[in-house]
Amino acid sequence: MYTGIDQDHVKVMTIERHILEQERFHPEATGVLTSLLYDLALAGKIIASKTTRAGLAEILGRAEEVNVQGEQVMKLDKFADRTIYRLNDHTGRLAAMASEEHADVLVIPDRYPSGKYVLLYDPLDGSSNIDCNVPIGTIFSIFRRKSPGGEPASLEDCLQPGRDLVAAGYILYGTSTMMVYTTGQGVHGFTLDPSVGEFLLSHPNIRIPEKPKYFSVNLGYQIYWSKGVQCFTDYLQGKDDGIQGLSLRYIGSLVADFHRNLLSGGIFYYPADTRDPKKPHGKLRLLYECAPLSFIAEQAGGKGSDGRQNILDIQPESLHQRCPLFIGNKDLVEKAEEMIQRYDP
Ligand code: AHM
Ligand code: MG
Repeated sequence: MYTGIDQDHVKVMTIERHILEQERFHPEATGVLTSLLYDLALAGKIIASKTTRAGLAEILGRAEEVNVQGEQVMKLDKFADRTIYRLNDHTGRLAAMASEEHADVLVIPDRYPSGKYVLLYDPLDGSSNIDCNVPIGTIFSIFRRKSPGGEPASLEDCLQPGRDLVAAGYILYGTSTMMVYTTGQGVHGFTLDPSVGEFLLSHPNIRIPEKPKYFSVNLGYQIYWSKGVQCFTDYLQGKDDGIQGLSLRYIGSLVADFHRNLLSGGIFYYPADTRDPKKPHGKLRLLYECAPLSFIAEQAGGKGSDGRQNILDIQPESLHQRCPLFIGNKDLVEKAEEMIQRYDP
């Protein structure tokens, strides 16, 4: 017999509702962060709708050319960059933005009000994979501005350590589109239902499984690594009393590699190497990639390190600073630190 609606049973948790419910943990909250996260979810939906059509660029016209409809076809990473900027420049929520695609801080135009947060983003990480239909992702970080309001935001507002992150997340454009975020109250994942155009809670309170399953690294560069990193890699392959039974999985698209290990357990690393003397700190960027993902990893029970210290403790010195990254299961990350300490003094 029908006995009425069981509220918990029918609760459909959209991302908007979830962010609003999270806001209640912060009685001082004004709702600005909630709106900002929702703007990013909207950017994710717009970018997702383009990424699924990326292959059609070949048919409809190459990037940077005019397509058959007479429109300029924009490269996807530029499109993603502009989408995020334009959805956020006028809202009064941000004091500045910085993007992996731009050398300098992106200011908020004078005609718009300035806000209390700073947004840093990698609009389309792994974009070299687009041509091969491999998953790609957007990564974002939100800090509170440090300089007093009423003045233009400065570079220092962007150069904050990961410990000061207010929120971080990513949008993964894969077999489905997912948004995963944290505001320091656990990590929550949402899957886009394309039929209704809404992100729905699919992965509440994500915790990295204690038993790791995967290690993820570009083994092609092994000869360029330090002794500590080589020994750690031997350990992951079960050599010399190392850990046994791990599988190697490497997509070469950070958001996808990180996401898989977040759900299944494991470690991703991109160490420093000697290939390019101009890049002694590896490839990945502290502010756009390493810090936000380390905040998420820590909130899920894991850790991010540069091999010597917690990524979240590093004070950035420049916007595009690179740093080695070891991220995932805490025990494995700490094992890497131990071996680097022992062999690479
Ligand atoms: P990008 O920011 O230019 O897209 O480069 C970052 C990407 C990451 O997604 C991925 O982890 C890494 O580059 C792969 O690099 P490699 O091909 O050297 O293994
Ligand atoms: Mg990137």
